[in-house]
Amino acid sequence: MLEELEELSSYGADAEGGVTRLLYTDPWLQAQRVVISKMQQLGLEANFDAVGNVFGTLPGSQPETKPILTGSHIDTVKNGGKYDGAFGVVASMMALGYLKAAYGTPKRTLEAVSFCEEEGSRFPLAYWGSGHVTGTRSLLLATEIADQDGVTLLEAMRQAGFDATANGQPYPAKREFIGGYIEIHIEQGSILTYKKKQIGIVTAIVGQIRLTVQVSGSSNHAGTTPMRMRKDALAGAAEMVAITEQMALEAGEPLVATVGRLEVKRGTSNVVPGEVEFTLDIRHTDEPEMRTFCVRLLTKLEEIALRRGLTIETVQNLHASPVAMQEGLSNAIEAACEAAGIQNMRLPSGAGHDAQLFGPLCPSAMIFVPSVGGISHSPEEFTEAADLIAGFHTLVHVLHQYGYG
Ligand code: HGY
Ligand code: MN
Ligand code: MN
Ligand code: MN
Repeated sequence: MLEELEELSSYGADAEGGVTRLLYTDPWLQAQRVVISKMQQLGLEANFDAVGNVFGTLPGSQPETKPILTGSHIDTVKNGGKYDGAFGVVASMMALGYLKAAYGTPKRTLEAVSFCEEEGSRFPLAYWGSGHVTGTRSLLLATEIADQDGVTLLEAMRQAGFDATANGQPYPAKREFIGGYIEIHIEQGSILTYKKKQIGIVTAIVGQIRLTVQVSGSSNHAGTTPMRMRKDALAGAAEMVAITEQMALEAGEPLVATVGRLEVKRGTSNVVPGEVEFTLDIRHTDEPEMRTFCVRLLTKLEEIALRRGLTIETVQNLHASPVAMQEGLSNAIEAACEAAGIQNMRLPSGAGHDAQLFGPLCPSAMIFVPSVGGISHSPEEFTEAADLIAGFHTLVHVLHQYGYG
């Protein structure tokens, strides 16, 4: 498993020692192709679906029983780590390979899946892959959203060889007939380390609202425009970023709000900035609290713009509600840990995951393994081999119980 993880991280390895594997780019396509060939070597029936997800199937003897899916995502953030998503993809396919070799045909079909995209790191939309399978992403969206070079998701998808149809018919994306979804993933936080536990059993996944904010003022000469006569979009945006942090601090945990990207359009040192775009990522475990904070914050940003003679326009790119993981599957994970003497605990996830989209559809659960220093979305991301292996064995145990029991 460790070798496969290392190999996968070479696809998209960037100059800063991280991994950048953005949806439908060459490193992404090469990595998905490697996943397919590994799955085939493990004896799974593997192929792409119509938008670029990869499924590796271990057919069961009772096709009338609903299959269990297990997997994660293959895309990464820019300059990310080698474990976020990829560990779940590798562990899932190797778990099915191990079960096939050790126990033969399961009763229930088991499917390992490598979702094409979860991060929303190239396009202002997350969960394109799992959203397709759970029927929560329309193809219309693919024509409407574009990356920072203006390439639409649909164009990028087609350039990578996917057209979201099967034999010319709009691909019947949504799958209703799923018995359960299990995702193993790095914690991306430091609770497990702090509590000295090797496995985390996720209780709920945080809700997320992601927006893009356009701030417009008027660009002007930096030398001849008196300070009081400026409509400086960057100074305004800077005040908005500061108020975002201040309001989030005042709201207190578990609310978090982040401005991850800020761009001065046509920025030049001797021009008063006229156009600025920045992103907002707001999260909370409670839906009403998340919505209320979002409304309060946007109202505040409007006030700042008004006072400064600026205008702002916000576009909501993502609204993912908080989702509880299923008790039955979670208890099975806990029992597997107890049987193996693995120290474990229940905890919420502050990161979003594909399991968030399966939660409303079918019994879903997540297994976490510790992130050293709680670091993720960074080349410093690291998990000890012993913890990866403990997670893997726990996943195998639960899949064996549901697949062969
Ligand atoms: O942003 C997240 O929470 C996840 O890593 N996509
Ligand atoms: Mn992830
Ligand atoms: Mn991530
Ligand atoms: Mn995930």
